Amino acid sequence: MATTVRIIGAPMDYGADRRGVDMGPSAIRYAEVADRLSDAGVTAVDDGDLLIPRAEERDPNTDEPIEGTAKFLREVEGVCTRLEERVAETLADGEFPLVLGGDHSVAIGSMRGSAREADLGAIWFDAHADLNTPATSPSGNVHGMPLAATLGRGAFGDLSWARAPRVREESIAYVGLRSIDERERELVRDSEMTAYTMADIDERGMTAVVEDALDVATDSTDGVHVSLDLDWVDPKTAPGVGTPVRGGVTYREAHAALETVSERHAAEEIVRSMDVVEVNPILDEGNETATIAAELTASAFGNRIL
Ligand code: 4U7
Ligand code: MN
Ligand code: MN
Ligand code: MN
Repeated sequence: MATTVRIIGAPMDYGADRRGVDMGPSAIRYAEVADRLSDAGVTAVDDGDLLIPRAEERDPNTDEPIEGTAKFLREVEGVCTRLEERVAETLADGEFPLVLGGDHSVAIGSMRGSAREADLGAIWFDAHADLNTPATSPSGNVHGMPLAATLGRGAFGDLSWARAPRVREESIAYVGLRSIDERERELVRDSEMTAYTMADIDERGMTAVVEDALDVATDSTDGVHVSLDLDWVDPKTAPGVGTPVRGGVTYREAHAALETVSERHAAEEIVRSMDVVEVNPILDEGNETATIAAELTASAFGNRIL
């Protein structure tokens, strides 16, 4: 990628139960993400962080007049609205927005910003489906809902700041699913999204699966959003996440996946935006998870062994 990568920190943890993901952007910077990007041959410019009040200063407002529960929904709205603007401005300047989370609800802002001037596909590297609505969520945590939000499902249908009209279900592919809630399972099955689970990766190998996911996300779209939730990686390798699920992708599989993305991008310029989310330094060991996050980001931008 010849373009400049603009790093946008979104230290938000309103969407997750465990404190600590708000420190994700610092940890990923400490892991030298900008240097890893220069290793990959791209220029990285750090835009700093969005200013986000601490959750303790805010009211979760669980009595919002919506069907179901979505904790801190107003706060998430405020952050995602500002993030959407930053992402859209970055793209308008001809640069690439790289959003560092923060919990996964930041993806609502990144995707809306990225989809403002484009029909947007998405690849969702995650252990989880993140398709709960406030009504189906077992936790009320918005980080389990960003795809429902951008698709305008359930209560999100009435929230114009969340829906991304130019993101269609058919253009979204999951890679590496292994933890889906009971009611969420039906939502995924009945959706038009393509879901590659860990079992698909076992059977077919990561590269083949990601090639197919890229076909899904690029079919009849103008570009792709890559959303990388670090709990996608096996928690023995990447322990610093709030919702670890065993049986995740290995270190090498993770790199193979993002290298496959970057190879397609080198040929067809498909990737428009990316977020790297859910790194929780409090639960990490020696900043290992943030370091992996930085390395995987570099792989996505073309860093190679040789
Ligand atoms: B993440 C969960 F119930 N599904 O909705 C929920 F298991 O962004 C977890 O993928 C969501 O890390 C995980 O709360 C959200 C739970
Ligand atoms: Mn997620
Ligand atoms: Mn997850
Ligand atoms: Mn998580």
